[in-house]
Amino acid sequence: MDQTRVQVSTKTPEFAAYYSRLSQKNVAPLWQVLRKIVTTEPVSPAQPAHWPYQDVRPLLLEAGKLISAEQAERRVLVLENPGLKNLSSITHSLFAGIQLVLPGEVAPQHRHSQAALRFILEGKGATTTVNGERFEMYSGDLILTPSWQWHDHQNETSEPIVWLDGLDIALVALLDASFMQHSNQKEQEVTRPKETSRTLYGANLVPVDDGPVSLNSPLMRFPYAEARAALERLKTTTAWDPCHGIRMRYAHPRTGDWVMPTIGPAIQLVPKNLTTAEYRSTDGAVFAVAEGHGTAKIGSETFSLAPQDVFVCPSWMWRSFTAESDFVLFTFSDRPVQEKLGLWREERGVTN
Ligand code: 1HN
Repeated sequence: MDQTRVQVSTKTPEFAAYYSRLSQKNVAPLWQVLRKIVTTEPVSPAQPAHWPYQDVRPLLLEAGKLISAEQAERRVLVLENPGLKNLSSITHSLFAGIQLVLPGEVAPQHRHSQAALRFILEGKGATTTVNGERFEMYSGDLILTPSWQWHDHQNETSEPIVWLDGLDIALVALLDASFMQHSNQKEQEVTRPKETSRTLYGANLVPVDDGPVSLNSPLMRFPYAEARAALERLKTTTAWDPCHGIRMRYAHPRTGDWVMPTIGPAIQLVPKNLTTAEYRSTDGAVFAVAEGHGTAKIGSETFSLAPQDVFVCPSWMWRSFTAESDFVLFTFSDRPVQEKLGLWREERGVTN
């Protein structure tokens, strides 16, 4: 097809003058940008990147000495993709950060149209309150804070709590749909008994006369122990996916869909000694090591990974994992959005 395209030199005074007149009228020639704005396959500005926990943790504790959770509103170190500097983004659509709440601290109540998820990296028993329900947080747990839900965090334990935050910041910014509200009440009132959502929805049962279905899962805390036990059972009872090992997504108990409309979390187990086949998909994905050691080959980079490390695989970049021990990875991406828009694609490489 390219051969039939007429080649015209646009580097002439005539074109220059024409383009300048176009610009004054807020129009521009598509033929100058077409190949850049519609590429033959995804070309992400994001790069593969790795944040070893042993690097991030001391920096975060330093922040703990410099600023309180309340002063900062959220004491978070933003994981900036080196290809997206100063954009507060880890992929083109998503934000990731590492948050610290020290013993005795409260991160004050607010709400925003951006949805958030939290994957706990360290600590046990600190709490987050989401729309009137208080959730305890333990390492490896996933906790959801859907769009526009009031939330505040409190650490009444004697040790720090650290978690990975994932938010749909850039996606919401692209759509110019950002709203935020603060409250003059530092902590919201707890209006639902502990474990209410788990009691209602955590047993594969739902109330027969439940209200309208929301895009957000009414189950908001997914304990690590349960996910890990399921992965362990699956390891011995099901065939392993050559590209993933065992990979499961967190499910909305009423619809079976993703737990939130904009951010899709999943968890995978790469069994010891397995090297996965190359895989790529259009959703750039953030990973946190929940357990074990291994390596991730992403594009031309290879990362050596330890528990609590975070890394990112940009859209359409080949990746493969090697597990040195049973290797558990938590992950999230914008896949729910891409699926709903009919844009999501994947490609599988040859088995090693
Ligand atoms: C936020 O509200 C939290 O509530 C964490 O813990 C990270 C990053 C950007 C904007 C809001 C939280 C955030 C955030």
